Amino acid sequence: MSESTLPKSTLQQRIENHIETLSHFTATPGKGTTRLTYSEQDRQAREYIKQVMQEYGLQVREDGFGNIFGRLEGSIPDAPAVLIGSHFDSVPNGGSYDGPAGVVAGLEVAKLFQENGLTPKYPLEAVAMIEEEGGRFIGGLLGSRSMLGVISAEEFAAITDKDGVTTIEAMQKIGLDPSLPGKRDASSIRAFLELHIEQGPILEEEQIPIGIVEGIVGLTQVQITVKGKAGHAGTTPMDRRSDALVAASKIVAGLPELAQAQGGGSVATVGRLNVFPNGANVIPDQVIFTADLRAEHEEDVQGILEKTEQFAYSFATDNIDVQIERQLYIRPKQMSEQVKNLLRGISDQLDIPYRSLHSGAGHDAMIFSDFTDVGMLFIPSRAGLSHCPEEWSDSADMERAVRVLYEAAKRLTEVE
Ligand code: HGY
Ligand code: MN
Ligand code: MN
Repeated sequence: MSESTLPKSTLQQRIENHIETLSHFTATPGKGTTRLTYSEQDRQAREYIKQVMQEYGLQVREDGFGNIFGRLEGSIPDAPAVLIGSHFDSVPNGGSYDGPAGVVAGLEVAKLFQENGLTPKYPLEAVAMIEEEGGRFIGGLLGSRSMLGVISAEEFAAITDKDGVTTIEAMQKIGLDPSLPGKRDASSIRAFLELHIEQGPILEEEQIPIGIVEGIVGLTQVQITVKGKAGHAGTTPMDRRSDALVAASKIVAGLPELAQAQGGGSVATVGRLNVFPNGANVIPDQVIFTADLRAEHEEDVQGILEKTEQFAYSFATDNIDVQIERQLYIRPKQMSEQVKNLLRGISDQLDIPYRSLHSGAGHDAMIFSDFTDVGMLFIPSRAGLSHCPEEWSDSADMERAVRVLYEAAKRLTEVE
Protein backbone atom coordinates (compact mmCIF):
# COMPACT_ATOMS: atom_id res chain seq x y z
CA MET A 1 0.00 0.00 0.00
CA SER A 2 1.62 3.27 -0.98
CA GLU A 3 0.91 6.65 0.51
CA SER A 4 -1.86 8.55 -1.33
CA THR A 5 -0.52 11.11 -3.81
CA LEU A 6 -3.38 13.62 -3.51
CA PRO A 7 -2.44 16.98 -1.93
CA LYS A 8 -2.89 16.64 1.82
CA SER A 9 -5.80 18.42 3.45
CA THR A 10 -5.17 20.46 6.60
CA LEU A 11 -6.90 17.75 8.59
CA GLN A 12 -4.69 15.05 7.13
CA GLN A 13 -1.62 17.16 7.81
CA ARG A 14 -2.69 17.67 11.46
CA ILE A 15 -3.24 13.92 11.81
CA GLU A 16 0.23 13.20 10.45
CA ASN A 17 1.80 15.78 12.75
CA HIS A 18 0.13 14.28 15.83
CA ILE A 19 1.21 10.73 14.95
CA GLU A 20 4.75 11.87 14.15
CA THR A 21 5.04 13.91 17.37
CA LEU A 22 3.72 11.10 19.57
CA SER A 23 6.05 8.60 17.89
CA HIS A 24 9.04 10.55 19.29
CA PHE A 25 7.94 9.82 22.89
CA THR A 26 9.60 6.40 22.98
CA ALA A 27 12.23 4.77 25.19
CA THR A 28 13.66 2.93 22.16
CA PRO A 29 14.28 5.57 19.46
CA GLY A 30 15.03 3.88 16.15
CA LYS A 31 13.62 0.59 17.42
CA GLY A 32 9.90 1.30 17.42
CA THR A 33 7.66 2.84 20.07
CA THR A 34 8.17 1.78 23.67
CA ARG A 35 5.89 3.94 25.82
CA LEU A 36 5.10 2.17 29.05
CA THR A 37 2.48 3.53 31.39
CA TYR A 38 3.59 6.24 33.84
CA SER A 39 7.04 6.29 32.23
CA GLU A 40 8.89 9.47 31.20
CA GLN A 41 7.60 8.77 27.68
CA ASP A 42 4.03 8.58 29.02
CA ARG A 43 4.59 11.93 30.70
CA GLN A 44 5.84 13.54 27.47
CA ALA A 45 2.97 12.11 25.40
CA ARG A 46 0.47 13.15 28.08
CA GLU A 47 1.71 16.73 28.10
CA TYR A 48 1.39 16.87 24.32
CA ILE A 49 -2.13 15.43 24.31
CA LYS A 50 -3.28 17.84 27.03
CA GLN A 51 -1.71 20.78 25.18
CA VAL A 52 -3.58 19.86 21.99
CA MET A 53 -6.82 19.47 23.94
CA GLN A 54 -6.31 22.96 25.38
CA GLU A 55 -5.57 24.39 21.93
CA TYR A 56 -8.76 22.76 20.68
CA GLY A 57 -10.79 24.55 23.33
CA LEU A 58 -11.52 21.45 25.41
CA GLN A 59 -11.75 21.29 29.19
CA VAL A 60 -8.85 19.02 30.14
CA ARG A 61 -9.12 16.57 33.05
CA GLU A 62 -7.07 13.61 34.27
CA ASP A 63 -8.71 10.99 36.49
CA GLY A 64 -7.21 9.14 39.46
CA PHE A 65 -5.76 6.49 37.12
CA GLY A 66 -4.11 8.88 34.66
CA ASN A 67 -6.72 8.67 31.89
CA ILE A 68 -6.99 12.00 30.03
CA PHE A 69 -10.31 13.59 28.96
CA GLY A 70 -10.84 16.66 26.75
CA ARG A 71 -14.46 17.77 27.12
CA LEU A 72 -16.59 19.98 24.89
CA GLU A 73 -19.59 20.89 27.04
CA GLY A 74 -23.07 20.26 25.72
CA SER A 75 -26.15 22.47 26.06
CA ILE A 76 -27.94 19.93 28.29
CA PRO A 77 -26.43 20.28 31.76
CA ASP A 78 -24.88 17.12 33.26
CA ALA A 79 -25.86 15.06 30.22
CA PRO A 80 -23.99 11.83 29.43
CA ALA A 81 -21.04 12.34 27.07
CA VAL A 82 -20.03 10.73 23.78
CA LEU A 83 -16.45 9.54 24.25
CA ILE A 84 -14.09 9.12 21.29
CA GLY A 85 -10.58 7.82 21.83
CA SER A 86 -8.23 4.96 22.54
CA HIS A 87 -5.02 4.24 24.48
CA PHE A 88 -1.63 5.97 24.30
CA ASP A 89 0.60 3.32 25.84
CA SER A 90 2.43 0.81 23.63
CA VAL A 91 3.89 -2.67 23.66
CA PRO A 92 7.68 -2.82 23.91
CA ASN A 93 9.23 -1.87 20.53
CA GLY A 94 5.78 -1.49 19.03
CA GLY A 95 4.43 0.80 16.33
CA SER A 96 3.28 4.43 16.20
CA TYR A 97 -0.38 3.84 15.34
CA ASP A 98 -1.73 1.19 17.75
CA GLY A 99 -3.63 3.40 20.15
CA PRO A 100 -2.53 6.87 18.96
CA ALA A 101 -4.63 6.55 15.76
CA GLY A 102 -7.71 6.46 18.00
CA VAL A 103 -6.52 9.17 20.37
CA VAL A 104 -5.77 11.47 17.43
CA ALA A 105 -9.17 10.69 15.91
CA GLY A 106 -10.84 11.87 19.13
CA LEU A 107 -8.79 15.07 19.15
CA GLU A 108 -9.55 15.83 15.51
CA VAL A 109 -13.28 15.14 15.78
CA ALA A 110 -13.35 17.66 18.63
CA LYS A 111 -11.32 20.09 16.49
CA LEU A 112 -13.87 19.77 13.66
CA PHE A 113 -16.63 20.65 16.15
CA GLN A 114 -14.62 23.72 17.18
CA GLU A 115 -13.78 24.70 13.57
CA ASN A 116 -17.42 24.46 12.56
CA GLY A 117 -18.64 26.25 15.69
CA LEU A 118 -20.85 23.31 16.64
CA THR A 119 -22.63 23.17 20.01
CA PRO A 120 -23.67 19.64 20.89
CA LYS A 121 -26.66 18.90 23.14
CA TYR A 122 -24.69 16.05 24.71
CA PRO A 123 -21.04 16.66 25.63
CA LEU A 124 -18.23 15.30 23.45
CA GLU A 125 -15.08 13.97 25.11
CA ALA A 126 -11.79 13.05 23.45
CA VAL A 127 -10.18 10.39 25.64
CA ALA A 128 -6.63 9.00 25.94
CA MET A 129 -6.37 5.95 28.14
CA ILE A 130 -3.52 4.35 30.00
CA GLU A 131 -2.20 0.78 29.99
CA GLU A 132 -4.40 -0.94 27.41
CA GLU A 133 -1.48 -3.17 26.39
CA GLY A 134 -0.48 -4.48 29.79
CA GLY A 135 3.14 -3.71 28.86
CA ARG A 136 4.00 -2.63 32.39
CA PHE A 137 1.20 -3.85 34.65
CA ILE A 138 -0.12 -7.36 34.04
CA GLY A 139 -3.47 -7.86 32.32
CA GLY A 140 -3.97 -4.77 30.23
CA LEU A 141 -7.11 -2.70 29.54
CA LEU A 142 -6.29 -1.14 32.90
CA GLY A 143 -7.37 2.42 32.04
CA SER A 144 -10.83 1.44 30.84
CA ARG A 145 -11.34 -1.30 33.47
CA SER A 146 -10.46 1.09 36.29
CA MET A 147 -12.46 3.99 34.86
CA LEU A 148 -15.57 1.80 34.64
CA GLY A 149 -15.07 0.07 37.97
CA VAL A 150 -14.41 -3.37 36.51
CA ILE A 151 -11.49 -3.35 38.91
CA SER A 152 -11.80 -1.43 42.16
CA ALA A 153 -9.60 1.46 43.24
CA GLU A 154 -8.12 -0.85 45.91
CA GLU A 155 -7.30 -3.54 43.31
CA PHE A 156 -5.80 -0.84 41.07
CA ALA A 157 -3.63 0.48 43.91
CA ALA A 158 -2.34 -3.01 44.72
CA ILE A 159 -1.04 -3.68 41.19
CA THR A 160 2.74 -3.68 40.83
CA ASP A 161 5.08 -3.87 37.85
CA LYS A 162 7.82 -6.48 37.47
CA ASP A 163 10.10 -4.40 39.76
CA GLY A 164 7.47 -4.21 42.50
CA VAL A 165 6.62 -0.57 41.83
CA THR A 166 2.92 0.05 42.49
CA THR A 167 0.63 1.94 40.11
CA ILE A 168 0.26 4.68 42.71
CA GLU A 169 4.03 5.09 43.20
CA ALA A 170 4.57 5.14 39.44
CA MET A 171 1.83 7.75 38.97
CA GLN A 172 3.26 10.02 41.66
CA LYS A 173 6.74 9.69 40.12
CA ILE A 174 5.52 11.53 36.99
CA GLY A 175 3.44 14.03 38.93
CA LEU A 176 0.00 12.41 38.63
CA ASP A 177 -2.51 12.59 41.46
CA PRO A 178 -4.09 9.21 42.32
CA SER A 179 -6.47 10.94 44.73
CA LEU A 180 -8.38 12.55 41.82
CA PRO A 181 -11.82 11.10 41.09
CA GLY A 182 -11.32 7.68 39.51
CA LYS A 183 -14.29 5.45 38.75
CA ARG A 184 -16.73 7.09 36.38
CA ASP A 185 -20.41 6.29 36.54
CA ALA A 186 -21.52 4.54 33.36
CA SER A 187 -24.58 6.84 33.36
CA SER A 188 -22.18 9.70 32.45
CA ILE A 189 -21.35 8.01 29.13
CA ARG A 190 -23.78 8.04 26.18
CA ALA A 191 -21.58 6.13 23.71
CA PHE A 192 -17.96 5.20 23.04
CA LEU A 193 -16.36 5.35 19.58
CA GLU A 194 -12.89 4.05 18.80
CA LEU A 195 -10.79 4.23 15.66
CA HIS A 196 -8.06 1.58 15.57
CA ILE A 197 -5.66 0.15 13.01
CA GLU A 198 -6.79 -3.29 11.79
CA GLN A 199 -3.52 -4.99 12.79
CA GLY A 200 -4.31 -7.57 10.11
CA PRO A 201 -4.14 -7.86 6.29
CA ILE A 202 -7.77 -7.91 5.16
CA LEU A 203 -8.55 -4.25 4.45
CA GLU A 204 -5.30 -3.73 2.58
CA GLU A 205 -5.67 -6.91 0.53
CA GLU A 206 -9.24 -6.01 -0.40
CA GLN A 207 -8.32 -2.32 -0.92
CA ILE A 208 -11.13 -1.23 1.42
CA PRO A 209 -10.43 1.91 3.49
CA ILE A 210 -12.82 1.30 6.39
CA GLY A 211 -13.63 -1.75 8.54
CA ILE A 212 -16.74 -1.65 10.75
CA VAL A 213 -16.08 -3.94 13.70
CA GLU A 214 -18.83 -6.51 14.43
CA GLY A 215 -17.27 -8.08 17.50
CA ILE A 216 -14.06 -8.49 19.48
CA VAL A 217 -12.32 -11.73 20.37
CA GLY A 218 -12.62 -13.24 23.82
CA LEU A 219 -9.28 -13.32 25.59
CA THR A 220 -7.71 -14.68 28.70
CA GLN A 221 -4.21 -14.44 30.12
CA VAL A 222 -2.71 -16.80 32.67
CA GLN A 223 0.66 -16.68 34.42
CA ILE A 224 2.31 -20.09 34.76
CA THR A 225 5.06 -20.60 37.33
CA VAL A 226 7.18 -23.75 37.08
CA LYS A 227 9.47 -24.53 40.02
CA GLY A 228 12.31 -27.05 40.07
CA LYS A 229 15.68 -27.14 41.82
CA ALA A 230 18.73 -25.02 41.09
CA GLY A 231 21.97 -26.90 40.61
CA HIS A 232 25.41 -26.90 39.03
CA ALA A 233 25.31 -27.31 35.24
CA GLY A 234 28.48 -29.42 35.32
CA THR A 235 28.30 -31.62 38.37
CA THR A 236 24.60 -32.54 38.46
CA PRO A 237 23.94 -35.83 36.63
CA MET A 238 21.07 -35.69 34.13
CA ASP A 239 18.99 -38.21 36.13
CA ARG A 240 19.16 -36.04 39.27
CA ARG A 241 17.86 -32.81 37.87
CA SER A 242 14.60 -30.91 38.42
CA ASP A 243 15.07 -28.46 35.57
CA ALA A 244 12.24 -25.90 35.60
CA LEU A 245 13.10 -24.62 32.10
CA VAL A 246 12.93 -28.07 30.49
CA ALA A 247 9.47 -28.60 31.98
CA ALA A 248 8.33 -25.07 31.05
CA SER A 249 9.63 -25.51 27.50
CA LYS A 250 7.51 -28.65 27.04
CA ILE A 251 4.43 -26.72 28.17
CA VAL A 252 5.19 -23.79 25.84
CA ALA A 253 5.87 -26.11 22.91
CA GLY A 254 2.52 -27.88 23.40
CA LEU A 255 0.27 -24.79 23.36
CA PRO A 256 0.07 -24.25 19.57
CA GLU A 257 -1.27 -27.78 19.13
CA LEU A 258 -3.89 -27.18 21.83
CA ALA A 259 -5.05 -24.03 20.01
CA GLN A 260 -5.16 -25.88 16.69
CA ALA A 261 -7.17 -28.73 18.24
CA GLN A 262 -9.61 -26.30 19.90
CA GLY A 263 -10.42 -24.69 16.53
CA GLY A 264 -12.84 -21.73 16.27
CA GLY A 265 -9.98 -19.39 15.47
CA SER A 266 -8.34 -20.18 18.83
CA VAL A 267 -4.84 -18.79 19.27
CA ALA A 268 -2.25 -19.25 22.02
CA THR A 269 0.83 -17.08 22.55
CA VAL A 270 3.65 -17.12 25.10
CA GLY A 271 5.06 -13.62 24.79
CA ARG A 272 6.73 -13.12 28.16
CA LEU A 273 9.02 -15.65 29.87
CA ASN A 274 11.51 -15.16 32.69
CA VAL A 275 14.07 -17.73 33.83
CA PHE A 276 15.56 -17.69 37.35
CA PRO A 277 18.31 -17.41 38.41
CA ASN A 278 19.16 -17.02 34.68
CA GLY A 279 22.79 -18.08 34.93
CA ALA A 280 24.36 -19.88 31.95
CA ASN A 281 25.89 -22.55 34.24
CA VAL A 282 22.93 -22.89 36.64
CA ILE A 283 20.05 -25.35 36.28
CA PRO A 284 16.96 -23.07 36.36
CA ASP A 285 14.87 -23.47 39.49
CA GLN A 286 12.00 -21.24 38.39
CA VAL A 287 10.36 -20.13 35.16
CA ILE A 288 7.48 -17.65 35.04
CA PHE A 289 5.65 -17.13 31.75
CA THR A 290 2.35 -15.82 30.40
CA ALA A 291 -0.04 -17.64 28.10
CA ASP A 292 -2.33 -15.36 26.07
CA LEU A 293 -5.30 -17.42 24.85
CA ARG A 294 -8.06 -16.15 22.54
CA ALA A 295 -11.04 -17.35 20.55
CA GLU A 296 -14.06 -15.90 18.75
CA HIS A 297 -16.63 -17.89 20.75
CA GLU A 298 -16.81 -18.15 24.53
CA GLU A 299 -16.97 -21.95 24.60
CA ASP A 300 -13.62 -22.01 22.80
CA VAL A 301 -12.07 -19.46 25.17
CA GLN A 302 -13.19 -21.63 28.08
CA GLY A 303 -12.05 -24.76 26.26
CA ILE A 304 -8.55 -23.62 25.46
CA LEU A 305 -8.14 -22.18 28.96
CA GLU A 306 -9.11 -25.44 30.65
CA LYS A 307 -7.02 -27.58 28.27
CA THR A 308 -3.99 -25.29 28.78
CA GLU A 309 -4.30 -25.61 32.56
CA GLN A 310 -4.72 -29.42 32.42
CA PHE A 311 -1.76 -29.70 30.05
CA ALA A 312 0.49 -27.52 32.21
CA TYR A 313 -0.41 -29.35 35.43
CA SER A 314 0.37 -32.68 33.71
CA PHE A 315 4.08 -31.76 33.94
CA ALA A 316 4.02 -31.51 37.72
CA THR A 317 6.01 -34.25 39.50
CA ASP A 318 7.41 -34.80 43.01
CA ASN A 319 10.23 -32.42 42.02
CA ILE A 320 8.51 -30.05 39.59
CA ASP A 321 5.79 -27.75 40.86
CA VAL A 322 3.35 -26.03 38.48
CA GLN A 323 1.20 -23.07 39.60
CA ILE A 324 -1.23 -21.16 37.41
CA GLU A 325 -2.70 -17.70 38.10
CA ARG A 326 -5.62 -16.45 35.99
CA GLN A 327 -4.87 -12.76 35.31
CA LEU A 328 -7.50 -11.62 32.86
CA TYR A 329 -10.65 -13.09 31.40
CA ILE A 330 -12.83 -11.15 28.98
CA ARG A 331 -15.57 -12.92 27.05
CA PRO A 332 -16.09 -12.10 23.35
CA LYS A 333 -17.95 -8.82 22.89
CA GLN A 334 -20.36 -7.53 20.22
CA MET A 335 -20.47 -3.90 19.10
CA SER A 336 -23.76 -1.99 19.33
CA GLU A 337 -26.15 -2.64 16.40
CA GLN A 338 -27.35 0.96 16.58
CA VAL A 339 -23.83 2.37 16.30
CA LYS A 340 -22.79 -0.11 13.60
CA ASN A 341 -25.81 0.89 11.52
CA LEU A 342 -24.98 4.57 12.08
CA LEU A 343 -21.39 4.02 10.91
CA ARG A 344 -22.58 2.05 7.86
CA GLY A 345 -25.11 4.74 6.92
CA ILE A 346 -22.53 7.53 7.23
CA SER A 347 -19.94 5.60 5.22
CA ASP A 348 -22.55 5.09 2.48
CA GLN A 349 -23.48 8.77 2.62
CA LEU A 350 -19.81 9.78 2.30
CA ASP A 351 -19.40 7.21 -0.44
CA ILE A 352 -16.62 5.43 1.47
CA PRO A 353 -16.33 1.69 0.80
CA TYR A 354 -16.36 -0.45 3.96
CA ARG A 355 -16.72 -4.04 5.12
CA SER A 356 -17.52 -5.76 8.39
CA LEU A 357 -14.63 -7.21 10.34
CA HIS A 358 -14.11 -9.22 13.49
CA SER A 359 -11.30 -8.09 15.79
CA GLY A 360 -8.70 -10.68 16.83
CA ALA A 361 -7.08 -7.96 18.92
CA GLY A 362 -8.45 -6.77 22.24
CA HIS A 363 -9.47 -3.12 22.65
CA ASP A 364 -10.81 -0.75 25.30
CA ALA A 365 -14.07 -0.91 23.34
CA MET A 366 -14.61 -4.41 24.75
CA ILE A 367 -14.75 -2.98 28.27
CA PHE A 368 -17.02 -0.08 27.34
CA SER A 369 -19.40 -2.46 25.53
CA ASP A 370 -20.71 -3.75 28.88
CA PHE A 371 -21.67 -0.23 29.94
CA THR A 372 -22.71 1.80 26.88
CA ASP A 373 -23.25 1.75 23.12
CA VAL A 374 -19.93 1.13 21.39
CA GLY A 375 -18.73 1.36 17.80
CA MET A 376 -15.27 0.69 16.33
CA LEU A 377 -13.75 1.56 12.98
CA PHE A 378 -10.61 -0.05 11.55
CA ILE A 379 -8.27 1.37 8.92
CA PRO A 380 -5.83 -0.71 6.86
CA SER A 381 -2.46 -1.77 8.28
CA ARG A 382 0.35 -2.04 5.76
CA ALA A 383 1.13 -5.74 5.25
CA GLY A 384 -1.14 -6.39 8.24
CA LEU A 385 1.76 -5.67 10.57
CA SER A 386 1.39 -4.40 14.15
CA HIS A 387 3.11 -4.59 17.55
CA CYS A 388 6.38 -3.96 15.68
CA PRO A 389 8.31 -0.92 14.38
CA GLU A 390 7.09 -1.62 10.81
CA GLU A 391 3.49 -0.80 11.80
CA TRP A 392 2.13 1.87 9.42
CA SER A 393 -1.20 3.26 8.28
CA ASP A 394 -2.00 5.94 5.70
CA SER A 395 -3.05 9.33 7.08
CA ALA A 396 -5.50 9.56 4.16
CA ASP A 397 -7.27 6.51 5.57
CA MET A 398 -7.20 8.09 9.02
CA GLU A 399 -8.72 11.27 7.63
CA ARG A 400 -11.57 9.32 6.03
CA ALA A 401 -12.27 7.53 9.31
CA VAL A 402 -12.17 10.81 11.26
CA ARG A 403 -14.79 12.25 8.91
CA VAL A 404 -17.04 9.23 9.51
CA LEU A 405 -16.59 9.55 13.27
CA TYR A 406 -17.24 13.31 13.05
CA GLU A 407 -20.61 12.68 11.41
CA ALA A 408 -21.38 9.93 13.94
CA ALA A 409 -20.44 12.21 16.83
CA LYS A 410 -22.71 14.98 15.48
CA ARG A 411 -25.65 12.53 15.49
CA LEU A 412 -24.85 10.99 18.86
CA THR A 413 -24.30 14.35 20.59
CA GLU A 414 -27.38 15.76 18.77
CA VAL A 415 -25.67 18.86 17.47
CA GLU A 416 -28.15 21.73 17.39
O1 HGY B 1 -3.38 -7.67 22.90
C1 HGY B 1 -4.16 -7.02 22.20
O2 HGY B 1 -4.95 -7.57 21.47
C2 HGY B 1 -4.12 -5.54 22.24
O3 HGY B 1 -3.12 -5.08 21.40
N1 HGY B 1 -3.90 -5.07 23.57
MN1 MN C 1 -4.47 -1.11 20.61
MN1 MN D 1 -1.90 -3.43 20.81
